[in-house]
Amino acid sequence: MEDNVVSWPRQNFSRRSLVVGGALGLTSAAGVTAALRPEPARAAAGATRKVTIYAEALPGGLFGYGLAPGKATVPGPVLEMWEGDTLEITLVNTTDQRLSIHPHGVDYSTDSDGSPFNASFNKPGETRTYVWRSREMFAAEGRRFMPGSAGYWHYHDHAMGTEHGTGGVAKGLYGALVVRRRGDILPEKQFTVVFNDMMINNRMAPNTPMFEANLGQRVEWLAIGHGGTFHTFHLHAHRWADNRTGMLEGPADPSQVIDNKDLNPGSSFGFQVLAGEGVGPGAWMYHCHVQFHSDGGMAGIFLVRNADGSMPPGAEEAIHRFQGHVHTAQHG
Ligand SMILES: [Cu+2]
Repeated sequence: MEDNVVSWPRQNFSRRSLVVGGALGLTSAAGVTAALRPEPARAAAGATRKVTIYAEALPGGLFGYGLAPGKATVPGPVLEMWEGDTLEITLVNTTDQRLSIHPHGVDYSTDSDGSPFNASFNKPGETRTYVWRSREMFAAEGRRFMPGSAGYWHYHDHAMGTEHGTGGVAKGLYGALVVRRRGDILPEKQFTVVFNDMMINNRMAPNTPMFEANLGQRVEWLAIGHGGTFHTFHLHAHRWADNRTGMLEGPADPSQVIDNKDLNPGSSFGFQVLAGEGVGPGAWMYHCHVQFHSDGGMAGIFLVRNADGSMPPGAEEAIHRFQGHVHTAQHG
């Protein structure tokens, strides 16, 4: 597939995923992501990590966030925190538009809210710092527990275009935010899927991202909803537990196991699967299960290659059919 507007995760995954503050040393064959993660700080106090993010105009009227000048993508980079840590974001607005960065799921003060109502946004060309805090679960009075911040969250612009600042989301200013609990299992690959109006990552089939993994690789899906339409996310041939991690915690874990989940504006979830586990390699679909949305272009391919990275039988043909290079006899 061409790459004429933005970069896809499969192509520059190593740049798009970052546990903030980690040393950017590339090591091991175990996967780039793991190499980018710092050891979790053992922290009563929690560590403060800093990252600079560049908001940029992209071809086609889109906008994106990136970790370096000229590297903005749709979606933006995956941002990760360890529960208890603080993330300090320096947002550089290289555009001529008002914009911001607004997180879900973490703690922040009004001046890091990112909304026009709190006057916390970057003016055109302005650089501004936003602080996101997270906390661990703790026991509270009355035999209750206060929730920690761990979860599959997301971030987005909240200032562009309109009084409520909805213009940036429509044009690609969004990304995944993962807050991990210490002890969580780390993935080898991450795929961000954003259902935004009738598009996936502001693309329509057959130009939707094709995500790739080798058989057995631990893959983390980060699903986010935006826009003005309700959707359902479905992944073929894989299933997950409908809980925080997507994994059953034990034989008595009551979580429902699912392969389809509502993905509505503002909501997000994530889960890990082992690519092709129990079903083998192949070109598996992911798509919105609202049928006319799927027909309208909200579909893509999860290509599970053989364990050695080679193409499994039939996958090339399936991809060609998806891309529309079909012989007419195909539907006969
Ligand atoms: Cu839909």
